[in-house]
Amino acid sequence: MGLKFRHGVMIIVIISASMFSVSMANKDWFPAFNYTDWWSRFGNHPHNKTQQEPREIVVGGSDHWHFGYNYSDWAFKNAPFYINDTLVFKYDAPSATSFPHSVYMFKSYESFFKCDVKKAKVVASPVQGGGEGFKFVLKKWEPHFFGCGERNGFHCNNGTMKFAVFPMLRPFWQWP
Ligand SMILES: *[C@@H]1O[C@H](CO)[C@@H](O)[C@H](O)[C@H]1NC(C)=O
Ligand SMILES: *[C@@H]1O[C@H](CO)[C@@H](O)[C@H](O)[C@H]1NC(C)=O
Ligand SMILES: *[C@@H]1O[C@H](CO)[C@@H](O)[C@H](O)[C@H]1NC(C)=O
Ligand SMILES: *[C@@H]1O[C@H](CO)[C@@H](O)[C@H](O)[C@H]1NC(C)=O
Ligand SMILES: *[C@@H]1O[C@H](CO)[C@@H](O)[C@H](O)[C@H]1NC(C)=O
Ligand SMILES: [Cu+2]
Repeated sequence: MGLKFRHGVMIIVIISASMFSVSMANKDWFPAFNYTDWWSRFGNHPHNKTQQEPREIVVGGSDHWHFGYNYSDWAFKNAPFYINDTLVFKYDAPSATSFPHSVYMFKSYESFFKCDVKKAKVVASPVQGGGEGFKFVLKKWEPHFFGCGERNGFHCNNGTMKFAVFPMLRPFWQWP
């Protein structure tokens, strides 16, 4: 029973994945969205439990969230991201020595591309990135467009403080 069910699910996943790639405005922004890779990582061998646990990922790694770091590149190198993984944005509160940053989520690829912060939703204010950082759980199976909203899009546009992630589904079947 397990076998039949598992393959049925995979077929549905592959079909919806290809539908997504056709409708995607620019799939280059989603290096993580590769179910071939997903299948070869998890499908071909009995995997280990730790790989299934959601991860907590600090955006930018030790660079945290600052002006001028290439976050698209970071997202590319840290892909894939999975549903229920947590992104942690770390940035100091505005002070005499640090510029304010924030986290916005764009509603569409277009506003993300243009860094049109007026069409974005604030998810974290300049004071929310301190301490342990601001945590965002990737709960939905949809593209997420993040950017810094400061200086009317200047940080996002010229400071490369933006990236897109498309969280994938983790394998959810039980191995014998
Ligand atoms: C997806 O991953 C597979 C296996 O790692 C790789 O061969 C293939 O080129 C990748 N496809 C894309 C579109 O990146
Ligand atoms: C499971 O995978 C993790 C991360 O890839 C690795 O650190 C760990 O050693 C693996 N455990 C086993 C039992 O293979
Ligand atoms: C950031 O990195 C991406 C992917 O590696 C690259 O395509 C892009 O040109 C880089 N952007 C800048 C401003 O360097
Ligand atoms: C994500 O976490 C929620 C709450 O813990 C859980 O109900 C849900 O099934 C998880 N989703 C996936 C795809 O793992
Ligand atoms: C910021 O980026 C925009 C669009 O990429 C460009 O037109 C503008 O000249 C840049 N401004 C500065 C100060 O670099
Ligand atoms: Cu910023």
